[in-house]
Amino acid sequence: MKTYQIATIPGDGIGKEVVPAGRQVLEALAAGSSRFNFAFEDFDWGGDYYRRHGVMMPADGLDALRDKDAILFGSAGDPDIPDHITLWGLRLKICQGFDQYANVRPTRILPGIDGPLKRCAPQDLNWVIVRENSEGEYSGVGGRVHQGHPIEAATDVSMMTRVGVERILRFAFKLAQSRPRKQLTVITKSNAQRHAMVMWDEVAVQVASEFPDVKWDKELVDAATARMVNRPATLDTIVATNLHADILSDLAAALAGSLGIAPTGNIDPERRFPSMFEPIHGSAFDIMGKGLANPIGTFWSVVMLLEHLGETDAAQQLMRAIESATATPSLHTRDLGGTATTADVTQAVCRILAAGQERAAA
Ligand code: NAD
Ligand code: K
Ligand code: MN
Repeated sequence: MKTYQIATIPGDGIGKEVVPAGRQVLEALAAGSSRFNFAFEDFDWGGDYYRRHGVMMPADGLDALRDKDAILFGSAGDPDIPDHITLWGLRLKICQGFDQYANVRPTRILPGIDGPLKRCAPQDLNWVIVRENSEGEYSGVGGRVHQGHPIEAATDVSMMTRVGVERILRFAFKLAQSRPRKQLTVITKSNAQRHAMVMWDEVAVQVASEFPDVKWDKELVDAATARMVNRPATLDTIVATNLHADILSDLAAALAGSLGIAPTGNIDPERRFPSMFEPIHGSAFDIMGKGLANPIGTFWSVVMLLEHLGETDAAQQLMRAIESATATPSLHTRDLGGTATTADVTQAVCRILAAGQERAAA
């Protein structure tokens, strides 16, 4: 029996509610498996840690995670601490420290969920957004001079390297190639951002030549938002820069019904370091501590974690359990127009998993 070492980092806000829920479904899967088990280690990093220690995570924090098979993450963001401190001090430290350069964000309309695109059949919205996750607009290059004075100037430099652009585009073409439609849309803004984005476009043409079987096109990011709403079925795999994909994927989640159901994996495709899985949402200050958080985004992230570990059967089992939960209106949380709590959905998904395992054993 294989024991996977999993780090859990709930972080802040509803991260503290959805990550324990994610751990419960992993435990339910392990209970029914003769193949694998999980050894969890929980890390209390985040806003409370910051109040005690002045940092979001310890200086040697990455070393504590280095040998894990995967990381399950909640959210970084505290009502009383500036967002740039919480984000850069925890989540970006891990993503960039472990060079998790590919951020993969699937979007589908799950059974039973009514997105705002009522005209759109569920099978017409089935996307994966690949977000460059190591540089670009979030490279941290920039600064402020004459701070607080009328002549103050500030920059956030979007730094793109040829190596960084090439590896994310190659990852996206490969992912597109593995999906039934073999189709990729490369998002750009090279009309206005005339240096780095022009290089991005050039590299796209070069990498595309390695994938003659992938149909690909280019779209400016602003036009892409309209296309997502008006012609969702024309999109399949999408690749965009760090900032553009961050924005497009919140839109994608909302079109599929709720920010609360959207998953992501921060992947090191070369597997030098552990990859990290998390719902795409943040701390949700408006609902934290009330049991209202939808845990489906975390459960779907757990599906991605299991796929990453090569536990395909368990991943499929959990995805089916998620779909049967979303198909049941009484299991919808408030963001989906229902009254179910985080605990209701978690218990239901664990029950569905257990029932499936009993059937398989019978
Ligand atoms: P948010 O994702 O926390 O919330 C946006 C809206 O979506 C809120 O109305 C919230 O109630 C709702 N929502 C989000 N997740 C939900 C869920 N699981 N179930 C039901 N409703 C849900 O975004 P925000 O309000 O812009 O940010 C709040 C804090 O989180 C900020 O500090 C921000 O920096 C941080 N944040 C962190 C991450 C991360 O760690 N990856 C991502 C986004 C935002
Ligand atoms: K998150
Ligand atoms: Mn985001």
